[in-house]
Amino acid sequence: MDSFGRRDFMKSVAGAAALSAADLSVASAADAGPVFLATWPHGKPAVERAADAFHAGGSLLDAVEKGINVTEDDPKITSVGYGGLPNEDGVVELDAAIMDGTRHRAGAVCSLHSIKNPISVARQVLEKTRHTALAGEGAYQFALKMGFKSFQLLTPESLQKWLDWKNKPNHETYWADPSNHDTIGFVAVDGSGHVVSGCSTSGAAWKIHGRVGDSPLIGCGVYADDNVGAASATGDGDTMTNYCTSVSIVHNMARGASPQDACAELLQHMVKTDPHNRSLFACVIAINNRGEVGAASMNAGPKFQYALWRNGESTLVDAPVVY
Ligand code: SD4
Repeated sequence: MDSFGRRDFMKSVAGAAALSAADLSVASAADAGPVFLATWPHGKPAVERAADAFHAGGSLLDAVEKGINVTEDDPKITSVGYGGLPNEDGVVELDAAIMDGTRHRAGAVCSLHSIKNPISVARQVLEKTRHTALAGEGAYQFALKMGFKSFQLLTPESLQKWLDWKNKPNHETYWADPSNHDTIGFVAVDGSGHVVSGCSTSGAAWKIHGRVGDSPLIGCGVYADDNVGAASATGDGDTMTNYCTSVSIVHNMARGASPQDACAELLQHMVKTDPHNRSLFACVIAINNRGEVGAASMNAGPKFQYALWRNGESTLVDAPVVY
């Protein structure tokens, strides 16, 4: 056997071993029914709400939407929905997307103002239109037509934070508060191989009016394909967008990587491509269609935790730190 052939043979032996190990854990995951995964500790009430919605007879899309609504409605979370920090003009502009892995179809809204639940508007784009994404004023007018009510998204606290930033001499612009990273990314499987991905954020604090981050871009903030699995991302969207993070992770899984390895490989690829990315803040989560999960983080403060709901219980899990 020449060296190329031997390498291939070794790879296929290793692949077969990995497959049988995966098959075993898959069998138990499939038996366990649905699995819900969301970024950050605030994802815990979100995955719990999603599980309730699913067990009450909702679809997996309903479950992910309802789960993300919990985070959007919470004014204490300063990077999602109501209470999210505004752009540099003091206006809260929200981004969200949801993707159905069966139909391979997504709905998204970008720079949506004055509407509390952008993920629900994104869902309406998915269900009621032939479009994938609506932006700005058009997204707002669409939301009103769909029955959503205009809502003041600034809270006294977020207004005060914006005033403090605005009044600070020589304040930084575009990305002044790297600690503001509470975006919710969400992935789920129904126990029978159907996956959904969702993401909702107010984006970078003090961003330029009209800036669109990675969260509402299909393949970046969300990606779902029932043939493989689903992924979602949070972090510095201005850079992460350039790596199409979620679709890259799903493609890594399609090539045989576990969700865990698929997430780590994506972050390693980002650093390999540009060593400056080593100081980037980025967190990713993934699930395959068999219910195996993974996550990875770079520079996520002390740690990146994600919420996992499985077998009737939700827990917070520390994600492996890649850099
Ligand atoms: C963005 N990725 O708009 C979002 C922000 C984020 O954690 O996820 N922060 O760039």
